[in-house]
Amino acid sequence: SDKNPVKAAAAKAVDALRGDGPEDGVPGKPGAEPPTLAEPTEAREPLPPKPDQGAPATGTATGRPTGAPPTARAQSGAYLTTSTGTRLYDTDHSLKAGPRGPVLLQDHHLREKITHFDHERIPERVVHARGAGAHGVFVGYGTASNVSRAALFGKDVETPVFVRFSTVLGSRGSMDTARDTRGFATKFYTSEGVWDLVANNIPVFFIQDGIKFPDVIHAGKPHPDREIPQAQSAHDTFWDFVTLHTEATHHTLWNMSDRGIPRSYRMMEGFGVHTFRLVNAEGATTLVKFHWKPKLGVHSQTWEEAQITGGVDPDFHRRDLYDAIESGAYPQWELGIQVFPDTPEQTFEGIDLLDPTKIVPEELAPVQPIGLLTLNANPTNFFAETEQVAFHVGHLVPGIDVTDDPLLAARLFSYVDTQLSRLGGPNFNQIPINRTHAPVNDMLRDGFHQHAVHTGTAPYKPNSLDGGCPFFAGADTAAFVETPVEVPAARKVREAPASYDDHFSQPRLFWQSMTPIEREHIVHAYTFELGKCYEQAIKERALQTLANIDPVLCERVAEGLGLPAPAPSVPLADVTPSPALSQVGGVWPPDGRMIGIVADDTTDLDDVRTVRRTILDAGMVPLVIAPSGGKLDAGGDPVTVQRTFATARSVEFDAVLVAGVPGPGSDALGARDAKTDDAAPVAATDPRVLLLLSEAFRHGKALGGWAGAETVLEAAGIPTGAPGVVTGDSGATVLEQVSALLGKHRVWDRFTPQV
Ligand code: HDE
Repeated sequence: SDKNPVKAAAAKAVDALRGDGPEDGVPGKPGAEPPTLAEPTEAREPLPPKPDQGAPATGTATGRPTGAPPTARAQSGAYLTTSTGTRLYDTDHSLKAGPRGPVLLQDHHLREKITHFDHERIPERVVHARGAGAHGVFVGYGTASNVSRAALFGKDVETPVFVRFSTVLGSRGSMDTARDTRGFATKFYTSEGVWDLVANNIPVFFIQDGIKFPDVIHAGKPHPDREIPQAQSAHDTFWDFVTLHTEATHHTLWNMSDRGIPRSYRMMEGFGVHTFRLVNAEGATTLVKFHWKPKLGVHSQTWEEAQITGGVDPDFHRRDLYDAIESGAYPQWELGIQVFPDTPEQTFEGIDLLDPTKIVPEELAPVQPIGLLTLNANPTNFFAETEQVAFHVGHLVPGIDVTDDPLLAARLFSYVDTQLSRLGGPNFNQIPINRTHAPVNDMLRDGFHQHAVHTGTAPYKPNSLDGGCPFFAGADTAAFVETPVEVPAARKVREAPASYDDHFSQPRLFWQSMTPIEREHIVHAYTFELGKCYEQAIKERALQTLANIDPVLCERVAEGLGLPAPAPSVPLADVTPSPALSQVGGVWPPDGRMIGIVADDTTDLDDVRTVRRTILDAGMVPLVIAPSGGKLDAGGDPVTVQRTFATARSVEFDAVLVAGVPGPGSDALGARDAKTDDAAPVAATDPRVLLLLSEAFRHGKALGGWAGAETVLEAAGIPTGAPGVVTGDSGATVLEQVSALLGKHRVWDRFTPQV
């Protein structure tokens, strides 16, 4: 046992406690010497608390420095202690009556350790359980100050934020790339209190009234008998609900479009969904819809990519967000508003602003930028921050108010209620990540997990004992005053307005706004999802809803299902397409894009070095893929390998390059082993590389190769001269063209859509 250093240290500590010899006995025994315990190291100060605490310093996937100062990766402090600070000398052995004897109940450390472990889990969110978060800052442009008095919109006002992105249906451990809606919830720690903008990446919702939320979620979640399928909408209960309940058609169509499978959280829009009411300093009101616009554009995976990613990297979006922030490619979004006059009808161009299944096309009401969000720090601890953050649509600040959207009403109730069971009591706003940065002077007292030590004896109002403190603020001293809107005289009813009956005109508007390739993806998505349903009646009802969107959509899906296409059961609306809804078109910055570089022992490494450097300088991420790990070329200036043929899969890369092979007699070869002189690239025969390249080609990704790399591309079945396949003499020229292709996200010309 004295060969085991941990045991040896423990034995030494026990000896020290016992004194010099067996006769001296244990401390407390009459005549025993006081124990002498050697100080193994100096105790260190604990880490500083947030917000000063930097993100944990790690290398990026590329080995690029993060810029963050090194931070301790383990517990700080020299000694392990109990939760009450008593130092421990052993945590590997229970206290026993002799080495082979029974464990003693008096072992407090054992009981504390196991008890705490037993209670480590809290309930996951009933929806949006799977998520990833990041810290950042929001800077106002000052452009919204005429419509809202909220301090955070002021010019150059900086507000710290925490953002949590999520999927809706899956459990905490489910894959990131499921076809689903994404949450995009932002907590603004403003000087006037917390404002939560709890948004989604889809601007409409399945239901028009919150009372139906449990229904739509029960239908979407796994079946209650076998609890399958996980994180999927491709099953009978989901399609049963959305086809019986046709107000869900619009949201479902967005889910079946490329919006349902984002490439990255960094490349998603966000929408407040409901119409909100802004109030300015004079008390004038405006109706608005909030939009987040990503600086990198809105991009998606292809369906096959999403499925492969779900297997090879279920944490794809979480990892992407973390890595981008660590490598300094800070994601950014502009917050924008569509502005509508606050009229008694609450409609705009005939669109009911209180109906959360409707959008207002940007061509009718442009999105006006009001501030910039930058995410620049990863959480220090997932549980403490991302898991315990508690958003609430009712966390509002003066200048931002709600409307009578009946979906919003249920949310205003639900978000506190759910935290009571999720976070175990009413004091969740005292958890560090939820704490406001504004002074708190409430009269809420006691309850589970109360952290505040409230002073005073009069937590009630009115009081005279505290001289009446605290006092009320007024509208002029930043009180939140509900807007005194007129409520029309009415009967109590369980009814919706007639305008809520239009379930198909806006889905048709969306379909008509898509480019052919986007339409083809939608056809494939419906065909796949409905193909996974067993009930014939559900498929037939789904085809009816599709016929009411567009006959071509219906016919193509019907063909895939092997069923007849029904005729529309409603008149097809005459709509004007909204090009802003399409994701295809436009050129976007390639920041943070991942470029794989296939290389092996035959590769000219000088070119690889130049290409890597150019990629890094352009703010993208180069990953060298080689037959095995470690370094390529032991001599001189070796190139580090980030992925091996075994660990690289196409879904990780936005573009793949095949590095050149120097010809016989090349200078680059001179420095290396002559045996590589006439060797064919290993990559040309390795099936994993050929799969990597053929998948990347199939998914419309830019491909490049230079100086002999054509052999490898050809071996992968990639036709020379195909769109987006760039070959040339040097890495630099090839990379230039590949970067230009990346600005469009995919090589769209490679597809020939049939819709
Ligand atoms: Fe939510 N929603 N929701 N929701 N929602 C929750 O709150 C709810 C809706 C959204 O990252 C829950 O803390 C009802 C629309 C996001 O922590 C819960 C209704 C939109 C998140 C809840 C809706 C959202 C949630 C679960 C219909 C987009 C994740 C855990 C009336 C505008 C927040 C929690 C995070 C989370 C209720 C509809 C967005 C149960 C009753 C519409 C982004 O309170």
